[in-house]
Amino acid sequence: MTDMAAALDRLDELALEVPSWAYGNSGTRFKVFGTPGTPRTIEEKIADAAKVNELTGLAPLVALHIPWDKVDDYVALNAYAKDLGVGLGTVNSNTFQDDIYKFGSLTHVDAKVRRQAINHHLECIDVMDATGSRDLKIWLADGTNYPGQGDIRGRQDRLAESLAEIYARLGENQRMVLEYKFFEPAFYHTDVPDWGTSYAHTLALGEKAKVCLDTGHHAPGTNIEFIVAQLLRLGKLGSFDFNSRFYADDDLIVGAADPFQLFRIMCEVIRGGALEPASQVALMLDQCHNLEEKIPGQIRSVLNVQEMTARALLVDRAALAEAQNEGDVLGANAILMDAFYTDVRPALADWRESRGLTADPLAAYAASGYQKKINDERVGGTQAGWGA
Ligand code: LRH
Ligand code: MN
Ligand code: MN
Repeated sequence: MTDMAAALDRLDELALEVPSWAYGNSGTRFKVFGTPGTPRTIEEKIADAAKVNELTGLAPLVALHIPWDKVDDYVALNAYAKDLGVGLGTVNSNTFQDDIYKFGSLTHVDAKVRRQAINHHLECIDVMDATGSRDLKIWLADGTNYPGQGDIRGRQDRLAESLAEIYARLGENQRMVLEYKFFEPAFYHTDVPDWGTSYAHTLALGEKAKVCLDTGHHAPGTNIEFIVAQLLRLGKLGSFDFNSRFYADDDLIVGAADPFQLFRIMCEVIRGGALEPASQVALMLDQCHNLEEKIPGQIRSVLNVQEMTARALLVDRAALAEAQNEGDVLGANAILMDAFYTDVRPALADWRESRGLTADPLAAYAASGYQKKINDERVGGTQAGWGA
């Protein structure tokens, strides 16, 4: 087994990005339950995200979703975030909530609709210019519900054209990540359903375009770590949207449904060099907290990623390679499982204390009085929500 201390030293490289929308109220199509203390503004969402980072040391960036997080002055928003010890990360575009996009956005048959959707993305890049964000994340709700409803091929051609115009506007140090999803809200076909389609488009666009892998966007049983390995091998993995799912795109706490899958993904992340900051793979969460409290939910999430990363760092790579080369099936599997079954929690508590952090972030949050403070303060106004 790899030395625990050496593994934990490498954990310092782990930097996660949390989504602003995780702090707002969200729900299913049946009901959105409100929770006390829910942020009313993006500033309040950032303050909550900063609390998560302060207690865990793991989440230095907050991703924005435009127009949910629209403000007049993004330079000032960035300065506000910096003052709280966090930065603004990926800018997510949104062409899925306006009536005009009923039959598509970047793929739409009507050039006027495509123009509006392209312009929205250009405005997102303006936001990135102001915040210093590196990545524009594009996820499209485009697709059809019935065979024959649309010309699948023509939609791909229009998508390629629209993306090319957006790509051309990217600055030297900016990138575009194209997120795929095999269903929902369209149910017959989506225009970017899988990593292959995202790869084909980003390859045609160039070096600044990469694939975004949302762990909840695959058919049940998909071997996600294989996709991670392949995209890293091809130099095309731009970012993750981490979450977990039991059935569909559940957006539950990462590592909650299947910690072993998260471990396997982190094994490939490490194997592919993507834990190193130079790799420029953004490790983002994309989650919603419908029932549980949002700040503890985010703390739990980042701790889950840290825990499975620590276990993945414990894999004895040299011994594993040897077993693999010798055709030692059970031996190789045992080496991986030994790391997975190691309880790293006491060592992680020590890791935190040695870095001036609290040993138990969830207990520290409960004792901090922060929740009571925001419950008392954040009354009136409109509580921010998924889509607010
Ligand atoms: C789509 C998605 C995409 C959106 C987010 C709110 O299902 O994963 O990343 O931006 O949810
Ligand atoms: Mn996503
Ligand atoms: Mn999703």
